[in-house]
Amino acid sequence: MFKFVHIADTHLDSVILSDKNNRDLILDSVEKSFRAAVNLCIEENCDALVISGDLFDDDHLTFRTELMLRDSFERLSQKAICVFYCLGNHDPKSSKLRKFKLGENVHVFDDESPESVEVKDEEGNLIGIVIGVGYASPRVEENLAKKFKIPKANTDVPIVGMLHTSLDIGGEKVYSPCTYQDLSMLPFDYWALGHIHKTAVYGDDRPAVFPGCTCGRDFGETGAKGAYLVSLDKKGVSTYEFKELADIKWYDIEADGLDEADDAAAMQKICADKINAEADENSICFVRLTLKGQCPLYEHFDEEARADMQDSLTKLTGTSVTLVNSLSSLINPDEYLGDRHLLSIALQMAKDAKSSDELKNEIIEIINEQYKGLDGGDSPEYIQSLLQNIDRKLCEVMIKQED
Ligand SMILES: [Mn+2]
Repeated sequence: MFKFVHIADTHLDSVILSDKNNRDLILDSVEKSFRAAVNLCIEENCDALVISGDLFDDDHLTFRTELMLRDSFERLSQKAICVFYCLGNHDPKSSKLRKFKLGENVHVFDDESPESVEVKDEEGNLIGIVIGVGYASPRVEENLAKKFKIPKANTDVPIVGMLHTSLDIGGEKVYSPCTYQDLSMLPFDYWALGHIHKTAVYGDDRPAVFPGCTCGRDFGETGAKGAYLVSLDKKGVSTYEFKELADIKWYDIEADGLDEADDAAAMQKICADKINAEADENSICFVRLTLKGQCPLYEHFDEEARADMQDSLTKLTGTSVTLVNSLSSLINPDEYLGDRHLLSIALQMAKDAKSSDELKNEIIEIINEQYKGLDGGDSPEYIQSLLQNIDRKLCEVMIKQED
C-alpha cells in the first residue's frame, strides 16, 4: 500500500490585497494550511507528501516561510515521510526564488522530461513509483502529459503521475494543456494534478485529481479548501478522500428579496439571515454579499449607508463582510411605455436597441471609431450588457429631472 497526502497551489508568501489585519490573518491561515497537510501526513502514517506545483506564489520568499518549510520537512523526515514536489507556473525552474536547502527527504521534479522515483518503506521494500515533470518557465505550451511513458520498472506497485496543468478546462493554453484522455491512457493509479484552485476529480478507479488550493486567499477561491488523503493498493482497495485544511473560508453570495426592505433594520435582517444560512460557523469567514434587485431604500443606500450596513453585518454575523451595492429602484419601466412624453420615447428606443442587431452594429462602429482598443468593448455581448438595465437607468434619470 502507498499512502500519501496530495496538495497543490498553496501559494506561500502571496501578495494579499487587504488591510493589515486581514492580510496577516490570511497569510497565517495559508501557512497553517500547509502545516495542517504535514500534520495529516504524520497522523495518518503516510509514506509521502505530494505537492503538485505552485507551492510559492512568485520570487518572494520570507525567512518565516523558509523556516516553516524547513521545520515541516524535518518533521516529515523524522517519520520517514518523503516529499515529492513538482514545479508549476508560479514556481518554475526559471524563478528567481531565493535558494535554500529543502531537506534530504524532498524530491523536486524540475524538468519537463518525466522523471521516475521509487518510493520505499522503512524496510527498503518498493511500495510505489512517482513520475513527475516540472515547469522550466511560467508558460508551458507543450502538452507535457504526452511525454509520460509506461514505466518499464516493476508495476506491481501503484504509480502516481504528477503534473501541473490547466487540463482542457479552457482559458489560456500555456499551462501544459492536456485532456483527461491523455492522462487516462497511461496505466497510472492516480494523477496528482495542480493548477486550478478548485477541487475536481476525473475518473473513478484511477482518478486524476485537482485537490484545489490548500487555503483560499480571496473571493475567487470560495468553499472548503484542503488536500486529498490517498491510499493506493494494487491488490486491495484504493481510496481517496478530501480533507479540509484551511481555517478560513470565502463566500461570494447574492442577496435579493429586498423589495420589501423599507428600513435599515429590515435590510439588516434579510442580509444577516442570508449570511448565517451560508457561512460555516466553525471557520473564519469572509463574505462578499452583493445586494441585488429592487429595493425601496435604493435612493438612500449611498456609500455611507453601505459602509454602515457592512459594519453592522460584520459585528452581527461574526464574519468579515464586504457589501456590494447592485440594488435598483422600484420603478417599473414598462409602466411608462406607450405614453406621449420624452421618457416613453426614450424607453421605446432602448427597447428597439435591445432587439436590433443593426443598431447594435452601429453602436459597435461608433465604439470602434472613438474608443479604439477598448478591451472587449466592441463585442456584441458587452453592448448587450450595457443595454440590459438602460430602461431602468432612463427612468431614474428622467423621473428625477421631472421632480
Ligand atoms: Mn498554477
